[in-house]
Amino acid sequence: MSGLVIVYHRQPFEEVVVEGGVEYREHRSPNGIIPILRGFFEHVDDARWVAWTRHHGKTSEARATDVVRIRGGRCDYQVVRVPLSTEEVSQFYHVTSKEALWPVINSSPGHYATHNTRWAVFREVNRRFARAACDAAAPGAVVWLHDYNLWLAPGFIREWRPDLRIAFFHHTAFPSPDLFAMLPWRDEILDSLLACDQIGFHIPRYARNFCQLAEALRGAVEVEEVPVEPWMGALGQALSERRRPARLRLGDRSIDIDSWPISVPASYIADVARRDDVRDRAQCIATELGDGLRILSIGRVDYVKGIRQQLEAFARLLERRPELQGRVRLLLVAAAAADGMVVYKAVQREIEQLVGHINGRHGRLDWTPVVLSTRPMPFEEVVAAYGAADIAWITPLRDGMNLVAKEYVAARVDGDGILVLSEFAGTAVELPQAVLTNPYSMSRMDEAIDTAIDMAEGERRERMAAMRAHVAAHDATAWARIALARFEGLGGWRRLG
Ligand code: GDG
Repeated sequence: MSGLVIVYHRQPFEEVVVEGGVEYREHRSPNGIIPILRGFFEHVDDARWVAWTRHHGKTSEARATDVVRIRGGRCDYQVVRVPLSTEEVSQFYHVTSKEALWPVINSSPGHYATHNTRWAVFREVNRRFARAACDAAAPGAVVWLHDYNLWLAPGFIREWRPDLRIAFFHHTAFPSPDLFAMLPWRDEILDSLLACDQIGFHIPRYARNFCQLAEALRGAVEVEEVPVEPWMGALGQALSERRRPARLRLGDRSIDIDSWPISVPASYIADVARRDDVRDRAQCIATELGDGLRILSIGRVDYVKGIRQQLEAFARLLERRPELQGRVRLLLVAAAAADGMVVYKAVQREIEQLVGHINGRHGRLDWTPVVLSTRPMPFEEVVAAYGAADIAWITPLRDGMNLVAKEYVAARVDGDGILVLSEFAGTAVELPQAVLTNPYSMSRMDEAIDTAIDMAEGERRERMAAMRAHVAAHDATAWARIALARFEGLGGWRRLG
């Protein structure tokens, strides 16, 4: 039984079969959400992580959970695994989460589809995660759930274990109430979320959207509101807010509402960037991309990452500014989605076709304008690419936060480089010194890339210095520290000395 149970659908390690036996190894990539969450186990005695594991038999046999103990460094924790059949993974994750919930969360109602969804399976999987969390939690423990896939779990946990403190963190955006209302399961989701003691979002706008929804649909009352921290308070952007909700009251229950943006391990990334082998690799990438201007775009293959709009802007750039022909290259790293993500296959095809079109129309024997990589690269290679890029071009249509933008800043130990960033990424409220743009507008996209290309060295270094100072001060460790302080406020768990 543990004082802190983290519930996130993915396991914090990879299962590798070695000589007939299974070995558990750290994920090769030290970046992304998992290493940040795993870091919490350094602060807590006997913590648990609840995740799914694939069960290859029949659905009806996949009921029990199993436990793996992980020891290493300062961590000693157990992973409680909820077995899901291939069919359940598909219906819970690939279809219901990605085809129905994801488009609404990301304000893309045109992609919303429910004909394949199996809400009963989504509910049942959430119920099993909740059961596993309850079984792992000591009396009064904090259960910290992550992301919309687990929206229904808090309701079950509250019903079965009223003694537990339930916290929930959204890694995605949270949409405006009118969009959320599209979901036929909106009441069930909302009631479950309102069973939490604390609900976390990256930025104030998402918290505001949630509170408006809770007020409109359930009569919850916002009883506390505070000014937004100055470092998130820039005005005039798509996601700007001056004040943020801090507490909701619903009947006799009080719910803490929090906005604290996740971040990256900035000093670790800087150390990687300074390594000789990574600098050499950055030099090689720069040489391979040629002497001209090097633009880098990194993101998962997903329509919300705005890759089509970006490629169209790049095609316009080549038409608008013929002097750049032969002198600019776009390195587009768009890691393909896992098998089973039908919805993303079409996006990948579209990207490949557009890249082919641009290269076919503008390319020459000695110059290919777009270099596309759809295979995930080792993290060192990602950091080397950050170092080689004059411009990081990160223009999602919607993004809860966007860690790539912060990683680019953390990796620029030379103090140079320009970040062009969508106003619709949560990161934008923290990094107003980036060249901010609106990916829904062709003219704004064109202006932003022109501004970046034409920016003088002095200005780009000034902007980068400000962004680097921010990311260093508000890194993953700072994010974790805030979470730990919040949990202490909720009570119920013991922190290591
Ligand atoms: C969700 C939310 C929120 C990318 N390509 C490679 C690679 N990556 C790494 C990046 C970065 C991570 O993947 C992507 O993180 P993002 O935050 O940009 O985007 P999502 O995956 O959509 O994450 C998002 C996040 O959760 C955290 O709350 O910011 O809004 O959608 O770390 O570096 N890593 C490696 N090879 C690649 O080719 N090794």
